[in-house]
Amino acid sequence: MAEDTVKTTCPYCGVGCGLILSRGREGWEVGGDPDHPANKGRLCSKGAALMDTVRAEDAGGIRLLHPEVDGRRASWDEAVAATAARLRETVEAHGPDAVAFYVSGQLLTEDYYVANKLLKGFIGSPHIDTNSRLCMASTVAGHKRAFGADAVPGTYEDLELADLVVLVGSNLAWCHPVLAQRLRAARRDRGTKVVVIDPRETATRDLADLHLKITPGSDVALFNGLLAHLARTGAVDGEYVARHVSGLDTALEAAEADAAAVAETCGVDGADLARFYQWVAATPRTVSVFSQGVNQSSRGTDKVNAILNVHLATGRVGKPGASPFSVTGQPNAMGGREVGGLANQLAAHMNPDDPHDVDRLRRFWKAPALTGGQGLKAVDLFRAVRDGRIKALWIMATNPAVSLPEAGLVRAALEACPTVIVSDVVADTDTMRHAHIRLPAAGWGEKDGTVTNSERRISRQRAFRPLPGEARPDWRIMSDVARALGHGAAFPYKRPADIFREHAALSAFENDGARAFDIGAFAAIKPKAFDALAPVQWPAPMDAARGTERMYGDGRFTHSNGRGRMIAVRHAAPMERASLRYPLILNTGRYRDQWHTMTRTGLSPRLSAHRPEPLVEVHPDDAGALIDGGLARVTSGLGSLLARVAVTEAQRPGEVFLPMHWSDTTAAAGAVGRLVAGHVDALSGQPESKHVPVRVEPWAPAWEGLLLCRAAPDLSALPYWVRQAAGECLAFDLAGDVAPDLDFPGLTPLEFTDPRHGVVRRAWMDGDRLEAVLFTGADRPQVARSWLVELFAAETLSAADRAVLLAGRAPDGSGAEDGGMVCSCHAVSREAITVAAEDGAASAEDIGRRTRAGTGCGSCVPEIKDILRRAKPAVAA
Ligand SMILES: Nc1nc2c(c(=O)[nH]1)N[C@H]1C(S)=C(S)[C@@H](COP(=O)(O)OP(=O)(O)OC[C@H]3O[C@@H](n4cnc5c(=O)[nH]c(N)nc54)[C@H](O)[C@@H]3O)O[C@H]1N2
Ligand SMILES: Nc1nc2c(c(=O)[nH]1)N[C@H]1C(S)=C(S)[C@@H](COP(=O)(O)OP(=O)(O)OC[C@H]3O[C@@H](n4cnc5c(=O)[nH]c(N)nc54)[C@H](O)[C@@H]3O)O[C@H]1N2
Ligand code: SF4
Ligand SMILES: [Mo]
Repeated sequence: MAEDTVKTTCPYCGVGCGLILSRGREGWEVGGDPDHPANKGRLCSKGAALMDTVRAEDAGGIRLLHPEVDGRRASWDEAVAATAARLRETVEAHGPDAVAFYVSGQLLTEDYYVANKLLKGFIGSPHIDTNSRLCMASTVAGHKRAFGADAVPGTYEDLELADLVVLVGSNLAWCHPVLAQRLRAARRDRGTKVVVIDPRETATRDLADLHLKITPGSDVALFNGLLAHLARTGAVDGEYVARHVSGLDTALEAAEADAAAVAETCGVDGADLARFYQWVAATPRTVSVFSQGVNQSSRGTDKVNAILNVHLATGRVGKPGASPFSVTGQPNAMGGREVGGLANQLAAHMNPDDPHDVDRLRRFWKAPALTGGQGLKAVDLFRAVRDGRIKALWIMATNPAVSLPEAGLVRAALEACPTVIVSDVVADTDTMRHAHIRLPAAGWGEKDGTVTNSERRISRQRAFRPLPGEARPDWRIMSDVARALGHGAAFPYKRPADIFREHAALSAFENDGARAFDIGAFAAIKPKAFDALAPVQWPAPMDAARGTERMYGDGRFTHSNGRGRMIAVRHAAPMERASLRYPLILNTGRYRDQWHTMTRTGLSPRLSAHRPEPLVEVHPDDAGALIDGGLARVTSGLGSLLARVAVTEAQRPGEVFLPMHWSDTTAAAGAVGRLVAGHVDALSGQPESKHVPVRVEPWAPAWEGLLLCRAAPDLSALPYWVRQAAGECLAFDLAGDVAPDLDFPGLTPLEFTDPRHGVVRRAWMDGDRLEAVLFTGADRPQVARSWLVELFAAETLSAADRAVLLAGRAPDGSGAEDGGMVCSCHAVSREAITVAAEDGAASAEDIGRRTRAGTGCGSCVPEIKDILRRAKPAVAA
């Protein structure tokens, strides 16, 4: 690894941005790759902060560096032997069906391929599923119904060629930020119209000419209404439909039945609805982008087909600037679908229910154990683990104790399961805590292989760092276990190129065009060419000179009769409704600067600053006794958690929002999955993560506090704590009823108390080195947080700093809070907002009127509220 620059791909979202790593004075630096077609040099906050997280990992204590078996450090030989032995014993005692793998769209294609081959082909169990079940399963099922294959017809450039872009259930600005940047630029340069369909006002609404703040779960009705409108106004492309599409009549009949009450069903203004329908009718170049507001629903597959119906009826599929466009979440969500990662798929787009496909794959792999038939889908898989039907479970690159619905049940299942094997890059995750065998995996920057992004583009991830400790790439770990199980001949891989070549060959094997996924062009690729592989879009069959930008543009689909299918779908409400006990509907999703369960982004102070705590966002009508900035308990039929309240008109009345990111490792009982029921879409098995009846009650603790420390003490007695990365120390927001009794062994605290205000302040020193400092009071302490954080960077505390340490103010007396830019759109500093707040500004809107802060992209509004909260007590005092 002598090179000074390495091209690779971002390990976060499905945009799949190309990166250039270059060796600078302070180590590797990350930049956007101007030659990569996905981003053309652009990056978002998470991509730009990649080296922050890598450096935090290098600082120690984060990575899993050695294998462990039953709580003891083990050599790789021991760990591989123990894994193989337990899998073999399980198969011998209970049959292959007692073994399951639960894998992830964050594996590279080569890892994913080996996982499927090992479990389905050689252990002989069909029970492999992936976190894509929680993510893309409804789209997979919808694509197959409509096109006959799970293929995304469009390409990113279509966002720039379209005249109208409809974003359905997608918070593109936060979740696919580089696509949002591309769309924003197109809108500026050529006046692209944008419609956002989302029950919340998100940062994405800032892009919109029209926002339909629909009733959650009403998308089918909305698109059925649209289809009926198109038919009524002559906007259906009769010629295209006659030649290329079946099912128009029945689909239209169903649509018309929903259309009558559409404004009411969707809870939107009739005039807005009419505007949306007219725009779509009048705009041939329309792209519909859809994501988790569509997929994560008990009607997810029908929602997908309701959208695809409109595109099929108008012939707007796979044409420049005219296509439906499912954006994938994870870096390799698409790659996982290519290798058959889902329980209802086989490798290379083959079908486990088709005996010819099963036979074909069995011959190709020389895998007599391959049985075919569908395995259990994620929610059922973990129920089977709980019921004792599955007795050995290997989890890779996913954190199901946090991210699955009914996370309480998932944890009980992991606890009860005789053999839990977990491969991960970090040592402490909620899932890892249940593992019997812990396997250290190579992470981003250390491993080599390919990922496929939302536009079917296969890109290389390349290693630029040595493997830390004894970490190994996932494909290698599995291949070693396969060998130990006696299947060495089928797993002879020496490097990722060997696996990619086999994967490509399989995609072309006896493929007469019946399988859309074909990358036969790489069936004989040499390691050197694999190393140099430039980003390429599939299909890329054997004789193709290059990849394929768009699919189905000629109206020829993958169904055996070559036609696309419109599907008759009807609106149906989500599984559960609000009730007296649980009067509000909880919607869950993402923050701009955190990735899923925060195992990596949570290490970066920069990324942690945007939203340091999970917020439960509540409409003012529902606030009742809740206080903006106070704490609340959110309870569903399955569980409860504590979060800070943000009262906001961005929500619809009756609906609240929580992020999915926090876990037991980053907060006291933080996993929102504990609240989510396991209701799934009947066709796709995808859980309804966006629609959970809850109640939200104020929780008024006796005290709130801030703790900064080098090493975390035992906080398990506290009902509320949230951890943030903060430079050289950790920061915790705390709250409780009983006075905190925190112990740093061997150190005696300096103490300041003011019983009248319930104030207790303590600092723990080791000689002249600051180890920890705690501020508590009846109100949230107002202290100069970043000044305090900086004190931990020094080995010794100066006398001046020491004198004012417990006052929480810098020696120069600078104010309660730190400076710095809050609103980057209008360059408004924290100080300016604080002054306005102390001047009597009552709300974020008020601040906006006085300072313009928060009136641009709006992503700083939560910070403005935070400042308001901190400023208020000062005014009262
Ligand atoms: N910053 C960041 N980016 C990410 C990720 C991350 O963790 N953090 N994760 C990646 C992954 S794996 C994924 S899958 C994507 C997800 O990307 P998105 O799907 O864009 O993100 P979500 O926040 O899950 O949900 C999108 C929106 O759906 C809305 N919604 C809820 N119910 C409905 C409904 O019934 N109808 C409609 N129309 N909308 C509804 C929600 O209000 C929410 O704003 O993001 C990817 N990008
Ligand atoms: N309530 C609610 N729940 C949701 C969602 C929601 O919107 N709401 N969204 C769902 C969606 S769309 C998704 S995609 C899931 C995501 O949920 P998860 O997949 O559970 O979340 P991550 O935190 O990304 O977990 C990835 C794990 O893999 C590890 N890892 C990273 N790289 C590697 C590697 O190369 N090898 C190995 N072995 N490990 C690695 C990371 O450290 C981390 O522990 O959550 C789902 N859950
Ligand atoms: S948009 Fe997605 S792929 Fe691109 S830098 Fe951001 S997180 Fe990475
Ligand atoms: Mo996802």
